[in-house]
Amino acid sequence: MSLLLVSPNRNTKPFVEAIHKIDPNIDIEVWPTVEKPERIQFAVAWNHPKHLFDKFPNLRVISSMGAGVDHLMSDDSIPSGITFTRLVGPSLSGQMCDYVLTSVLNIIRNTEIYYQQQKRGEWKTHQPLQKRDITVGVLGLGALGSSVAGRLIENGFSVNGWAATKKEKDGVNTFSGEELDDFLAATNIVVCLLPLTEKTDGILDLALFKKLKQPAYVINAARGAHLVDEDLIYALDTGIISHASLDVFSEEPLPGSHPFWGREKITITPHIASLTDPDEIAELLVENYKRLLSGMPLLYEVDRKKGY
Ligand code: NDP
Ligand code: OXD
Repeated sequence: MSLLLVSPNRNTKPFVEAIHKIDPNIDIEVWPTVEKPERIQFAVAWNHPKHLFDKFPNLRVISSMGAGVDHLMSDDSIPSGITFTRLVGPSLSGQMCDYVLTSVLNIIRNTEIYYQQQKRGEWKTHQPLQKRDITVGVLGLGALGSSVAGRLIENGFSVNGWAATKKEKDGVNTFSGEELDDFLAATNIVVCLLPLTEKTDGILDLALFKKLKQPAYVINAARGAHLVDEDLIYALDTGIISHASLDVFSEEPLPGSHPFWGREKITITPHIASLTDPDEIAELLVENYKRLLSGMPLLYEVDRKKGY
């Protein structure tokens, strides 16, 4: 049995080295030069070409090379009997907490406004937003959203959280399913950490923005397709939303001609909120690979019916 790595736009060498540091005996094949496709039972993939997995008759498990699995879910050529898993290491959620906390602090401290003023050589003060006057609402209380909510609480913020099912989390005011409007009415800074599914596609639209408490802000660190781009532009231009911090985009890299570039009320980062660390994910991969070999339950299995 061997393990297949597929990542068209990433250098896979650090991943191969990290896996071999843990267990030099694992046979690894790196797409596209696969010598023995019939030996592949476990694949690790990120943005693979559709139909790629048709070529592996004994494939049993595909692990995402990250936390998101939308790139696997959107490939309907993958037989339903193949199990999907994902990789959520501790540094992934730690980095996401840092990203969201930084974005929230930048919003309340007017950091973006001061960057713009510096470019113009302008000295002008603005009152910061007080923590007591605003509430941060996290959409999605999973592996990442739940840690982010906890980190915000530790830093003195009032935090709301919304998930499909009711959650209990110390200090967090939680909402579920049908309670979305109540969550929004009590939220100023909405942070999207939902998985991308049929139900959440386009959730960050004008109707949602209008239901937020004023002043309202958006942070999207989940997937670009959660956001309706033109609705955000309208909401920024009309003052419904005061600022947006975006790490993910419907098309990545964000095309040079996209209207988001150059807008003072949008902070853009190139999908770096949380980057996978090869050493950390190699440990999880090797663990799951060995679990498959010995017939043990896999870690971080995805519910293919729910889509996450
Ligand atoms: P999880 O699958 O662990 O958590 C998903 C959460 O969303 C759960 O709480 C779930 O509720 C909730 N949810 C799902 N569907 C709905 C719905 N229809 N209505 C309400 N709640 C819903 O996801 P992760 O925390 O691992 O990842 C979150 C996002 O972050 C993903 O989009 C991922 O792709 C992205 N990501 C971005 C990175 C970056 O660098 N920008 C890095 C890593 C991940 P319940 O628990 O009740 O099922
Ligand atoms: C992930 C990501 O899903 O990097 O891990 O976005």
